[in-house]
Amino acid sequence: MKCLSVVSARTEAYLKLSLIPLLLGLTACASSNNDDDPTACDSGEKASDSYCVEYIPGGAMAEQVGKNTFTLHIDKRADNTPATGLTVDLAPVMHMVGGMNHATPDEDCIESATIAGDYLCTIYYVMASEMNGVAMGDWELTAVIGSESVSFSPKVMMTMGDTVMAKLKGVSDLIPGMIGMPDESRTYYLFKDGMVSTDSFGLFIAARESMMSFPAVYLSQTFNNGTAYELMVAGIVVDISTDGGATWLAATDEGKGHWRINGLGLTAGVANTLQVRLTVNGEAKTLDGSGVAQDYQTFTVTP
Ligand SMILES: [Cu+2]
Repeated sequence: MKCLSVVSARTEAYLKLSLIPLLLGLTACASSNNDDDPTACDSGEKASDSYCVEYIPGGAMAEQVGKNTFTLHIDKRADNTPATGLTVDLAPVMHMVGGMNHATPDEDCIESATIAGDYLCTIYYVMASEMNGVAMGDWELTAVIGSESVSFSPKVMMTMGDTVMAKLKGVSDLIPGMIGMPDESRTYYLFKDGMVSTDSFGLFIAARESMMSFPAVYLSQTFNNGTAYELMVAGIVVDISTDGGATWLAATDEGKGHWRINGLGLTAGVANTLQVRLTVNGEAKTLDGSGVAQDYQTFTVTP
């Protein structure tokens, strides 16, 4: 029975647990249009051939530049039951106002161990849809489910306050330029990875191979595989300073682009400044890709 077809499946589940359906009475269901058609998706869902997919934001905030988590709840259209055991990948594209397209780093979705049909997804937005009232472009977030897909249009906001993303650039570490343009420095994207505590700070690091490819950065990862720009990460150090670069502490590789440093001794409730340095195969990445530029980025963090 699918009463209240205008609300999401998730909200509907909550409502079913409450007294609201009883208060509304069974007559409220008589006019619902999806009751007899299990293949129809609710209005808050996206439909592919076989699935109804609901996008459930990870928090109260809208999508923002930096790390975002969300859940995709996937039901089978055939019988309106949760679809389990699927492989769900993300394929985000920003359609820039100027006509260019680019992707952004993501981690593919992981099936929930507790809620059937839920897939937990993580994406790291490199650009806002709009900056200071000026449109930058539109994000198209495609979830690829086997041979099918659905797309969402998240509005990605700028952030204020603590640093959520910073970039460093390769010096002799280059990628192909745009058509007709010279090679350019490989850009490394350092994202704040979750909450910071007085003790602990995490990063997710990705690197650009092309406008459409931003793989995670970790030991033995290979960028631009099989091309003249191939770079295998044979050595990598992510280190962090809390004293303006006088002393550095190495972060721990937690795998698949995640790095974490503990033992920071930050001050709670105020903005602390961290310096973050990234060295790949012996080359410290710099602010602008020149060999003489500052070879670290600065994060403002408030534990
Ligand atoms: Cu963009």
